[in-house]
Amino acid sequence: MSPNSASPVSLTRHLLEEQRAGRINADLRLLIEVVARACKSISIAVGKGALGGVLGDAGSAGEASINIQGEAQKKLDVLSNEILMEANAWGGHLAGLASEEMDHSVPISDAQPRGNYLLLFDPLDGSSNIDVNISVGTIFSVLRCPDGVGQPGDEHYLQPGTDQVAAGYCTYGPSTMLVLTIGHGTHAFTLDREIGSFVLTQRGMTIPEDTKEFAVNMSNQRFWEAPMQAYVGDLLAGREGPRGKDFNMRWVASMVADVHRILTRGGIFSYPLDSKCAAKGGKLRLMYEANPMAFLVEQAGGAASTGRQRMLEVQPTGLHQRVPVFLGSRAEVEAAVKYHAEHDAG
Ligand code: AHM
Ligand code: MG
Repeated sequence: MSPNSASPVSLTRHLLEEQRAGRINADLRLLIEVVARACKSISIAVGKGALGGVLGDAGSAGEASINIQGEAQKKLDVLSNEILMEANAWGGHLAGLASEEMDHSVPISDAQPRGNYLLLFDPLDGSSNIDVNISVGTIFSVLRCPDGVGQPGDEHYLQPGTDQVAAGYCTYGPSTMLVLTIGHGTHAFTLDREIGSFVLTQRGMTIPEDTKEFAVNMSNQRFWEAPMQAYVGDLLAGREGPRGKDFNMRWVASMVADVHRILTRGGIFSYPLDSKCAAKGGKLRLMYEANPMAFLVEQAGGAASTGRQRMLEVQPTGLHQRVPVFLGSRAEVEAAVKYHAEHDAG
């Protein structure tokens, strides 16, 4: 009996339909299934909160553990990284993995079957929010391993975002949602906790072109570059200012939660260059934060930029490279880019 078209569409069925339509191959489909399964495990760990003994900083003997980014790791950062690593190491679809929490990428060992894809992830983004029970999430990006490369090194991951074959995030909020693109629209799946599977709840997410909502950490205002000062100054001027409308502001400090809101109802998310992070190139990481989000946002009709260049066209120079980020409603991202262009043109 063929399933009723009105019956819930699981992630598995959706991916199989994409495969039958020739938009994805079996390896990539199974790789996404493995990532989704790992996200379910992370969701369970996050959901236990204090009862699971997983809150607080990682480390031992009073010494916080510090990752490659120089940031203190939370227990759940480490646990989420382990879950994703363990789930993906033996799947047979990957040639290697790279994570925000690891200095270097890891090739799949000779003892395991090896596939043709590279997986990059931020296992638990926004983890400063864990201890206060605010939404956090996993972000991931999938690239092809270059032909003829058996043991990929960091340099093989340095592909522009346009080369991504899949990207997504899982948000661990009031409900757990997986938002995914394979380059044919952006689709949202909600975890049905009773049956343990992701169910398609929004096909073809579309970001409204215009918005009256912006997301930025305003406490950094005095550290921003001149064009960002001018741009946000005009947003704040509201109806009486040059933009001619009043804007609302939201900042969760959890990129997954902020981007999910923007994918759902529009807005612009920005983490611009500021004098505190200028030497590093920005705050957010290109390869496993900005690029997957940019892919999802573009596939939903939005735009993503560094302020000076389309995000997906940035040629990466390092696995943990940082970039300024502007993404969301197309017209608003274009407005922010215009402030930068006019400033740079003098
Ligand atoms: P993380 O990967 O260490 O969690 O940092 C990334 C997070 C983003 O989720 C969020 O947008 C940003 O950092 C918040 O930064 P700030 O605390 O400066 O507002
Ligand atoms: Mg992060």
